[in-house]
Amino acid sequence: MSISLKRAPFVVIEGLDRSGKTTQTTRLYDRLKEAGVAVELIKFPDRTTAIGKMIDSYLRSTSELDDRAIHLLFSANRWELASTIEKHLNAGTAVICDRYAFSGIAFSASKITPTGEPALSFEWCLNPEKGLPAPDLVLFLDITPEIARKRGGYGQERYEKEEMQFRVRKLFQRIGGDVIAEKRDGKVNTTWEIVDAGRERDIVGAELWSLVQPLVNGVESQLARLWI
Ligand code: 2DT
Repeated sequence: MSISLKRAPFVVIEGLDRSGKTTQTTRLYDRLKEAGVAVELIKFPDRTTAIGKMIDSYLRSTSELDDRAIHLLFSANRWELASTIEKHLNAGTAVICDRYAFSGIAFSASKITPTGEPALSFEWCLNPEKGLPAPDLVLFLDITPEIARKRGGYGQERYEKEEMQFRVRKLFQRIGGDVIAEKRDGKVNTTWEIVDAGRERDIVGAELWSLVQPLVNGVESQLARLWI
């Protein structure tokens, strides 16, 4: 007889601005709680830590930082919570995470120089994320720039500009394509699901639930690390 040692699932929600990501993350969290699942909600950037406060002031444009410095701060903000995530999962508490390393890469690699060249290479942006706890499932909430515009456009923070969001979407598509291929080749243990978030809120919520539900009783595999 084999003994199955299960741990709790790690689910990340990624998405473009105006995709309803924060609303859907909260709903998913509430739904898991209602179903009696032990679950923690984490959000990146976590603006409450010392590093998070530097990120917050950069995003609100009250401070300036070199592109590489802010990239590493976003990454460090995840590393400072990495062991907490791992502890939760091994203790049987599911973790739902609003943004993660994929946002880190997509946003930084979207920055361009005045002549339109990438300011930072994709590989440079990916490097500091190597070794972070790998999610079991990434739910990528995708919307077109047209729908984002219909939903009232973007807010006031630094990256909330249409041309930046357009490049971010392309990079998320590249990252998602890579993760899907790596999973197929057995190199990563992360499932990447693209969810059309341009639809009605309840329909999107129902689809997210149907993707998460199979994991709620725990996963057999050991927690993997990203890209190592
Ligand atoms: P919110 O609007 O979700 O608070 O995000 N970002 C986020 C990065 O550039 N790098 C990262 O590693 C993360 C997690 C995305 C605030 C903005 O910060 C961007 C939008």
